[in-house]
Amino acid sequence: MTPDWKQSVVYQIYPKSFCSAHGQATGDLAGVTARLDYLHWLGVDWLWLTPIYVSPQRDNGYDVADYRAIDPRYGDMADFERLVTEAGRRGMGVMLDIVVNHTSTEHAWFQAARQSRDNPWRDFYLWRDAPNTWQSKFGGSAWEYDPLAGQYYLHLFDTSQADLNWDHPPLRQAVFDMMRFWLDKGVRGFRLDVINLISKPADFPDDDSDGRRFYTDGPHVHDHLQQMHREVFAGRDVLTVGEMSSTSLAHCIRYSHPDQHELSMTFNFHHLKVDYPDGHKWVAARYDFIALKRILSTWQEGMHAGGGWNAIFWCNHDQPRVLSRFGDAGAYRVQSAKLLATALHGLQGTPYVYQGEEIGMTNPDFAEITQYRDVETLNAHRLLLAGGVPEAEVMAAIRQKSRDNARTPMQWDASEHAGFSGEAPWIELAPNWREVNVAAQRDDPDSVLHHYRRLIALRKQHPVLVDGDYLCLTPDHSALWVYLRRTPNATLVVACNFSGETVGDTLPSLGTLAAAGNARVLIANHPDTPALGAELHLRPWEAVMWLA
Ligand code: TEU
Repeated sequence: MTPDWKQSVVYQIYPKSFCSAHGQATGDLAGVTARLDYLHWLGVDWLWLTPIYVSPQRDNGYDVADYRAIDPRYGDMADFERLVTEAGRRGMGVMLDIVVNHTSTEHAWFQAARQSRDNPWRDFYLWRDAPNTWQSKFGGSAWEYDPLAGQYYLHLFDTSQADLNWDHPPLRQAVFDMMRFWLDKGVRGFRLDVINLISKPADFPDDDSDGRRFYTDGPHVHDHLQQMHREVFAGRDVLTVGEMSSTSLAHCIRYSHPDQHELSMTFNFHHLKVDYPDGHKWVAARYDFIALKRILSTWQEGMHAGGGWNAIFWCNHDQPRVLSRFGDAGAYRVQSAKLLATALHGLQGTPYVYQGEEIGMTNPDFAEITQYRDVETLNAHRLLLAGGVPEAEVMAAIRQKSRDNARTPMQWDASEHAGFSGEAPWIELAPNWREVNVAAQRDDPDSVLHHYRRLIALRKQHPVLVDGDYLCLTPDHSALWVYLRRTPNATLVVACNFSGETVGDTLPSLGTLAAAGNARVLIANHPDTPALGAELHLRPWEAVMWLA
């Protein structure tokens, strides 16, 4: 029996930039509650909130200082409980972001641990007398010396984010207790932050010569997730998704196969590194379209064959806006936004819509480093300049790749602060907010917003979208991505032209499908869509879904 969450769509909310009900510069929980009717109208089933816990905000909440308390900037526990209740009344479940690879160094656990080597909390973290070669994902060594503790502590991310020791059973119990605390408040899902990094090899081996990081999908990660499943999820209706940094297809099948009793599904990021020349993020570059199709196809085929389940997404709070990255944010903004949505929502898996993606929001193209707020971006700026990279090249890379591209305030309407807040937001708006906003599209059936709404509804209407296999018909084409989704009773054809030119191709299998005579257009981004046939001609950024 297919679980009904396999027909669901998740909407990701970055509360700091979503809506400020009380008018202040950052978003709040009351602002999310105020927009629930819009989200219900859109048709999404789950709301993933990025961290709202007490935090010094060095990494916008991914540096947690108290897992059981709402950060006052977002409101209080009553606001949260009201949000859960009101979302539930509208048939939407709340999914919390659980950040348990690390805590903030301001967490009480860390402050106790650093007092002495025999402190009961010492083993909640990972300490060494000397660093190894591990590098932080935010630049520099992954080890920071703490004078009070008299040792180095591990931080795979910012120095203010100390890695937890998952080999220590009391730590695991503290995490499981915390997760049950939130489930008891009505939370119905968890997004688990970099959860495949939690198991570090006891001997902390140096990264090997080709950069293999031994803590990625580490030695006990599956044991820990199976224990988490037994002690937290089992017997409850909980949707779980793991954020898997640099993982493998084989591990993702294990993480998400129902017989493994670990997680419901996994995010992987390989398709979002096709504009990283030689794997380097901080270089401005065009993306490799063939590689994009190859990677997505490999994961579609592999997870379908292996019985795993993909979280399918183009962007989130860490990634540039997909329209600026893989589409055309200029002349074909609307067309290409609809195309990207169609290409993704035709795939197998659970689609994630990141706030603003549904209205075609774009990168803000901030030219000055003073406009950026993200710790990863600011570290990169400092380290690249220190390494001698010309500022113009550094800023070109930051404009294209910074996580702040996705963190500009949600554009609700054309008023002064885009309906987001009553004062200047914590980060500037993207310059096109007067044209690109919810109010301008809410009643326009030809808008990007209505296209997303129709795609979200399709997943509940057509089993082939949930259960169908995947076959790419144009793996090597420089502009076309045409793929099939098939069940014994139906075939879905998804055809997308990822270019600004009219493109054609001869695909005999489409002719065979057309000859059966019952093919019809499910959704398209042109009103006058051609009939299905072997001779495919698509206009610039044209996308079509046929059902045969
Ligand atoms: O992200 C993990 C991670 O590696 C991201 O930093 C992202 O992949 C990278 O920036 C792309 O270059 C999670 C959270 O989503 C992110 O916001 C946090 O900063 C990070 O973990 C640490 O908690």
